[in-house]
Amino acid sequence: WRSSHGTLRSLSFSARRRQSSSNLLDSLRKDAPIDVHPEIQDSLAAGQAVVALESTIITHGMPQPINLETARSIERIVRSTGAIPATIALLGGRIKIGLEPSELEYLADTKSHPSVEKLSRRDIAPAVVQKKDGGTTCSATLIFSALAGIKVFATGGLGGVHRGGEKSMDVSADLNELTRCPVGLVSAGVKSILDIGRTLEYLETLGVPVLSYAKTNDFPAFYTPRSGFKAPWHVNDPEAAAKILFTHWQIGMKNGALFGVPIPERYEAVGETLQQAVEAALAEADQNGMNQRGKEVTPWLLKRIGELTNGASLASNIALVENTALVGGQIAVEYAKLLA
Ligand code: PSU
Ligand code: MN
Repeated sequence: WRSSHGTLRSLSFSARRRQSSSNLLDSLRKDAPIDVHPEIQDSLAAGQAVVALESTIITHGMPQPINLETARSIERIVRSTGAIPATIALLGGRIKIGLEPSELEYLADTKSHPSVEKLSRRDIAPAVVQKKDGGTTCSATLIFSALAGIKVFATGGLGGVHRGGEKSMDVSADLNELTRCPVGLVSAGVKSILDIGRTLEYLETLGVPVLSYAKTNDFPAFYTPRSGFKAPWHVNDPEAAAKILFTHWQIGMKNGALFGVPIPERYEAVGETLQQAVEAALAEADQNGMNQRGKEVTPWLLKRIGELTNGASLASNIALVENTALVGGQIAVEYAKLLA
């Protein structure tokens, strides 16, 4: 992909960028190492619905070959709603907003490319200069969504305050990024490897609107539809969600919002059993020191929970990501109607 279409794509991108409607990309130097896929560029310029998708879930969140299958499936699901998917990643030091199928395959082949990085805001410039490949976390994906003018981003699990975070200060950069990026983040809530209560408290401090996408304010817990914690607000359909995003930015707010979409009810029972594996993995991480390993903590826990449950956690993970992709697409389509 690098040699074959790199130059061509950058050229057509610059040309398109000049005629596109106002977005933050226009304010960057023209030689910024960012390639917006032509399909995404055209959709954004035409005011059509686009949904950003992250790539750390592909590179560090799921094993092969499920990671590629899921990445393809959520792109298909977004398309089924009428929105265009934009998977975001770093390839050879270039920021890609929207990937070719071959690029998605390359990124997902983590066995052949074990040096693929996990990238949050702090990692981006060094990784670009060193021509790295990388999966973008929610934080980095929020940044590039905002740059390109993508207003809705769907993922599985958002990072948060880790258990013991009040001491270790292990708080995901995902949370602060929601204060900088005007993007609606659609996720299945915050995983129970985290401290859900403190995560919600911190989001309140940051001033991020948090809404359960459900009939009640119950905030979801990734593998289970209810965490026991309440979101301050709830909405139950894409029109209402889109209207909140629209109004948030209409009155000049500069930050993002978080929608917690519960995993389908039929996964609730298995979610309860997965919780035991979550607790076991956390106890192990406490014992072996993995819980003090910075950005390795979350991928290690996810992998360990997969092992402890013989893959049952993966089936739930796929289901909840597919669900957020569907809801994200529907919200993006309604949002585009409000702008028209
Ligand atoms: N939770 C998951 N799967 C994931 C992640 C979180 O269930 O793949 C990824 C997301 O990309 C998220 C990142 O943005 O982990 C958060 O990492 P950390 O906890 O190191 O901030
Ligand atoms: Mn961390």
